[in-house]
Amino acid sequence: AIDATIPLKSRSLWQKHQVKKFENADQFEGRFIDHVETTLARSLYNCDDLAAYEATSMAVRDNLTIDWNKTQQKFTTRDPKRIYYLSLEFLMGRALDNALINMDISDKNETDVNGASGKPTKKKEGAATNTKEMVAESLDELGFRLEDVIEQEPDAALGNGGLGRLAACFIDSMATENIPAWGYGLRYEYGIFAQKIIDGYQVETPDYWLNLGNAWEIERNEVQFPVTFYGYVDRSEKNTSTLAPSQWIGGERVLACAYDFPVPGYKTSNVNNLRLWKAKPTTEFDFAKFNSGDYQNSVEAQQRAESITACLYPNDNFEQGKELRLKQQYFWCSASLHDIIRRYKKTKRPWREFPDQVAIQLNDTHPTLAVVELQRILVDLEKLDWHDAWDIVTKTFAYTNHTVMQEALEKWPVGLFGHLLPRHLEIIYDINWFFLQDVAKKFPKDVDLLSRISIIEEGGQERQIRMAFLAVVGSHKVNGVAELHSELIKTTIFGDFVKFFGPSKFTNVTNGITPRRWLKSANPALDKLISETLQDPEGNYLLDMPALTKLSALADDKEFQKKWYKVKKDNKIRLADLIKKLNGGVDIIDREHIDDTLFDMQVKRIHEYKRQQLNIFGVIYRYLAMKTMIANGASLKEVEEKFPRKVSFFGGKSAPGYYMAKLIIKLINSVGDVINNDVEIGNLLKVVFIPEYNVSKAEIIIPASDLSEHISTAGTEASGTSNMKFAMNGGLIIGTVDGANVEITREIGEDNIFLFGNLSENVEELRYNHQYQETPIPEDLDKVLKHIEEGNFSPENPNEFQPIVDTIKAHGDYYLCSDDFDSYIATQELVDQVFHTQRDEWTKKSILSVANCGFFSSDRCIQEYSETIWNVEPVKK
Ligand code: F58
Repeated sequence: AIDATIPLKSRSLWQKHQVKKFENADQFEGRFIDHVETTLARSLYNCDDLAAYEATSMAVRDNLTIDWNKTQQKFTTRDPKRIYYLSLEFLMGRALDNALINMDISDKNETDVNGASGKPTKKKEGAATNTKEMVAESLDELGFRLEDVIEQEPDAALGNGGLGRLAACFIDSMATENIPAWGYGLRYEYGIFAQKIIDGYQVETPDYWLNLGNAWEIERNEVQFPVTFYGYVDRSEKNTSTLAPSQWIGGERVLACAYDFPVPGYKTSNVNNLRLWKAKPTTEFDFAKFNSGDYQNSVEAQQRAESITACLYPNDNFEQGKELRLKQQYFWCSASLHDIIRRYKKTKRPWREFPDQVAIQLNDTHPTLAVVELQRILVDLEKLDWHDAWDIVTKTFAYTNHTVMQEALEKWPVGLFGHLLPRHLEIIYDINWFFLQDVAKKFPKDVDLLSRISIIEEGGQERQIRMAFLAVVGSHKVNGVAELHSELIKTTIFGDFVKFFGPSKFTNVTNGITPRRWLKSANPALDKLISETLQDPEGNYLLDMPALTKLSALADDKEFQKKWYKVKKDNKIRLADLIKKLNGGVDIIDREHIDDTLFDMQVKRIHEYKRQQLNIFGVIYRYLAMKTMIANGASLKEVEEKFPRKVSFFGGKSAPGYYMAKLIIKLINSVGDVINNDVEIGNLLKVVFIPEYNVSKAEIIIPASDLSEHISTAGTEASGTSNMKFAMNGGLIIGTVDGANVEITREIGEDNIFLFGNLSENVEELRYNHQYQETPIPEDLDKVLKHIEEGNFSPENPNEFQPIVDTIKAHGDYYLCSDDFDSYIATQELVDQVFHTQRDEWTKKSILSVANCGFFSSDRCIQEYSETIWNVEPVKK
């Protein structure tokens, strides 16, 4: 990295030409045209929507960059404790709208400080009151529509689901809360695959999101670190202990090159940084190969470096254990740590103060290698004593767990690991050795404990490193992501650790979501109604979400309910428009009856534990019951009385190699084909699978929901965050007593949520019963399963869905669909009843959901992390 300062005598010239932000429409327009004509080398004769998007983004980015620089300079001068959020996934979505909302220059825009009166005067009649409106008006004058311009931006989809989106919300809240924080991740060339639905099947296509360039990133060619893999540890005679400084003679070397993304906070000039690493070949050159005339191969070997950051692994709640994945992890941890240490060293503080200045949060176990890498740097390179080093390490790191499911817990075979990172394996063995000694000292009589608690798992085909255990041992705090989950990890996967470390090491921070994106940006109509109602035209409530409780007073107010309902209806129409577009212009949704049609949604990754299969079984049950009524001579009107109008929306991706999840997608689509084409039932029931569910689609889908489904088997969904998004947009929830549903219920009140199903404390017993007795299938579910088995949804391949039926009937129904089916159906009936016969009650519940969901702002999460885990404070001015 460079360290060049300009001599004092030259500085006035720099100051004279100091770059300025655009602060009004005129200046924005100037910047826009500059970028079109110079950066893009285009003109008014060939400026399309895409060029307009690029020019707008670059103009906005210029402003952010100026604030980014100031923020970083401020941090350098003030030298506060910093927090580094390490996440292998950042599911950011689009940046432009968010940036326009967050960088508020409305004061300067609205007013024209006029020298004579000194009083602010309106620039022109009806002038914009915020940056977004201002830019919208400017674009209009320049010949574009902001909505179309925004649509040009591809999603930055560098994540799978909840975990990656959580990181994105946190990074927004850290900027908003003025926390000196950086995110560190990987700049994947390909984000999560794009999902096509062909013949009802999921087909994956690559997401080459950087195809048209990326206006938001700053390539920092001056920030590069070499990262080494493979090789061996040099153990000379005088250095026989693995605890003493050792020399790792690496084999392959690649360069980590930094790309920075500005992260603006809301109503603050604070702009934080998200630094993503790209792997590049080194400029080193293999003389041996070259001399032997093998030039081509030596170049090809170099090019392979780039494959490290080529692709995001597309699994959700499943760990695969591929070498390239481990390479990604080390590449990222090593580069990030060296960058953090370089910054720390500039302060010239001694090593022991490191944990006072640096907090590193591990988003799941994926960055756990950072623990080992810091220990290696301190012992091998900085020559600290092992124990002094370990003390620094454990005070620096904290770890967030996101799952208790065995198949999602990361483990690495020691063979593979030691081949790639021989010195790190030694260090892990030594960490484990000291740890087990302490355990043995404390519990000398518990003989099984050591093998249970060991970081190295023995007994299988090959020894494995348990990354979650390593993360617990290497951190000073471990948190779960919702109360129930944080309690569960203490009694299940980390039970022994609670015994050893005591309970205070384990804590809870319930997840949250950023209300800027998930309310203001996704649901402008609701935002407008709320700001009007709270008499908060500046949108300050978005920084203080508990202020929404004031809406409770209006929950029964008929006039307010009407306005509230209008917002929902318009959002439902907006979604219907999207579905029509996706469907090649054919309308599936009956717009005439949209008021009376319940929009029921389940959008999230497809996974057996999330139980999209339970949902579709419920749909089939409903359909069959409607058909029976008709067969018995009932009129459509009578059917509607019993089964009011409903559209069941599904959306979500399956991991490409997850057979059962893919089959569930196919089943949903096949059921949709049958139901949507059945003229007998008219438009009373529709099933829509929305392909390519992603952040920007979620922003349209979520505000349109009447009801959403969060129906995981109790004890499996650590938190869930879409439940919060739906509640914040006035959608009601049908859900199990799982994850954050529990706290949502507490906040919004149990009258305002539809809970059903078995509780987590009963799951183990129920599963046990299924294993040793034949699974009893409730009568109504049995009808559904038989209908599937008869091939009614797959006439050309009658057995197609047998594996789904078999998981329940033959393989022990691990996710307990049979146990929860009847209560699910009964609860759906209650939903129908309230929606169709007590609409005012429904709207009241919807208002109360929004009024009481303030707790789920990710700003609150960041405050909790800051106070209880990181010990960092906001740096305001
Ligand atoms: C999710 N985990 C949890 N993991 O399932 C969800 O309940 C929670 O709300 C969310 O984290 C945020 O805390 C999750 O999304 C992954 O996608 C991993 C990706 C890498 C492989 C292992 C799963």
